[in-house]
Amino acid sequence: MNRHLDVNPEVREALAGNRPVVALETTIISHGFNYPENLECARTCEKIIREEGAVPATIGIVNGKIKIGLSDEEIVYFSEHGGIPKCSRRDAAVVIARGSYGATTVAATMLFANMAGIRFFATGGIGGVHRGAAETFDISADLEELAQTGVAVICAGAKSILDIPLTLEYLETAGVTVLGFSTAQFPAFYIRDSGRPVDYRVESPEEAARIVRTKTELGIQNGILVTVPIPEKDELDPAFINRNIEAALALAAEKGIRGKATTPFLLAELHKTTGGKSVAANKALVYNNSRTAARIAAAYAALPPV
Ligand code: PSU
Ligand code: MN
Repeated sequence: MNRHLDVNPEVREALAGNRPVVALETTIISHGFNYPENLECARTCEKIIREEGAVPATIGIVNGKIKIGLSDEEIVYFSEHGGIPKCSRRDAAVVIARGSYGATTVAATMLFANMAGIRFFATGGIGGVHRGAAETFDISADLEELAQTGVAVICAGAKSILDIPLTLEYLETAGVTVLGFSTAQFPAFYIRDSGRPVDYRVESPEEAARIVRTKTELGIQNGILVTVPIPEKDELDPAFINRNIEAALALAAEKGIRGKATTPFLLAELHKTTGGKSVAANKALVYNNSRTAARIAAAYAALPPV
């Protein structure tokens, strides 16, 4: 392992003993929710992963060290400091060389999880091809990371703040397998069905785990996406959320919001305009993904040795 990685002892022992470990990101803490929901969400994800018999590893950069498995004090610090910059692959070397803090995106969390030997990562939604990308070129680095880094990302698909058909095209080009967990349709975060199919439907954690292992045995080194729809009881009304998304996109355009500020701006705007409904749905789906990720990681650890 490289000298910039600091893996906490519990995670290190679990990995050495081939026990299940699930990574979590810190951008969702610093930029996805406000305080104190962000702290509640971060702690609850860890608790759910533990309840399923896996070890959580929340990843972030602390004083220039890549921490694999933040302490509770560090999670509190990230929760209280919304100003910690979003750190993606391109930011990593700068943030580390300068000894700063970084809230890792899906891309950077995958990169660091892979360095530490963690194969499973739970989050809310991935970044993707933004609407209007033909003019803005705004395509999340998360997609490029999935194209090259061998971590399974368990998520609720992608939000319709993005262009979902183009995001799926991009994933296809990049050779990223897209699985639907008990669904044949790609989920759209707050709603269960984006109207687009996934490549393959899987029915159980064991089946997903077997696919991840087979991919590894074949030497296919890129990522894999396991998409899990938000639970039915937590799903938002599609017309309601889409109306709010359209309004948020229009406001972002009017204000000239660009680059890495775009996703946090849209999320914060939705949190306001939906009167908290988007936050409740967001929490519910992250918890559901954490549980599913832990079950897949546990099924993977239980596979018979080859
Ligand atoms: N999607 C969400 N919530 C989030 C993010 C995505 O529903 O907080 C975060 C993730 O960390 C993701 C990042 O990696 O936003 C994508 O940012 P961008 O679009 O700038 O690549
Ligand atoms: Mn972007």
